[in-house]
Amino acid sequence: MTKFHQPIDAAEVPRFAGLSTFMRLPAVATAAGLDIALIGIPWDGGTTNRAGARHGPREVRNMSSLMRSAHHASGVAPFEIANIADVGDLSVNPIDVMDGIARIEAGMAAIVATGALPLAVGGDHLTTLPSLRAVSKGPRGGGKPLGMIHFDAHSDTNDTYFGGNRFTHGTPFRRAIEEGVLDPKRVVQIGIRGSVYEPGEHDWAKAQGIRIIYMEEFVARGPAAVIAEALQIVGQDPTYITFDIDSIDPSMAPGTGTPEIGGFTTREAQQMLRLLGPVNIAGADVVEVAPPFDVGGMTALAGATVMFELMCVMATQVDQRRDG
Ligand SMILES: [Mn+2]
Repeated sequence: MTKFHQPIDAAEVPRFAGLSTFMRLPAVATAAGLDIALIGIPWDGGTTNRAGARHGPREVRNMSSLMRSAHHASGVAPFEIANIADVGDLSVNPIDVMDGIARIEAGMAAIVATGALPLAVGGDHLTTLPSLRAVSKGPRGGGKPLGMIHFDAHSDTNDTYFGGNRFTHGTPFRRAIEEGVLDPKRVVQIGIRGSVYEPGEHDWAKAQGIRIIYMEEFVARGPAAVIAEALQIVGQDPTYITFDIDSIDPSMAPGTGTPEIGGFTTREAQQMLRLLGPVNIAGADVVEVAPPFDVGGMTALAGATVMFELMCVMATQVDQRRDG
């Protein structure tokens, strides 16, 4: 018998039965005592076009019932080496952007204060801004700017939308840099592509020192070389991993608000995520799964599997720190 939370045994209760939680783990009221807290952030108040990511956590919970207890390639059994549970959804406000951000930051701060590593499912990409604030100010961030490995079709470093609105899912990383919760010289964006608002749209990000690896460069160099460079960029200081599901090609992840063709295959995404072991991961999220645009749950399945891959890497780090 292990001392950690365990998923419902699929040989006892079939995967389609029981209450829906992330990875079929227990739902708990607090992150206290957890190594990794699985969190839903059902909020898309920053969405500028096709809304629906507010429904992401519920559908990712549903499709996460397909995940089993061990990783077939690495052999990692996350629930044997780390205490992991579903801490539920953060409190949100669907009709007030600034209050929504404040609630997410407060909820995330309470979780990271326990020492648990957050692994969240959005929600749109604006949810990552309050998460970065909370993680950088929390015990692992030490009040210093974080590094970030960012998988996305979009840089999300625009300035304003709709007459000066500064808080949308197209602006979170410019705000995070301005606020000093992200160190742009330790930020790498992978998979960026698609039409832009203007030719120089990414000039500000590049001028800050962000390394943008466009999709064309990823295709030319491949997952291993790109992640090797990413590891160099973020180094050994605390780093946040953010995975926008629209980084994956819409043929494999259509359920998202801002799809861009020519994206990662799900297999390429898995290849990259499995190489993140050397990163000092302070928190992670999977965002922009929008079930109203999904087909047969395939995008929610991709999101749940990305979450499982990240969870296996994070659990291994927890185990290594415990031993070390
Ligand atoms: Mn994004």
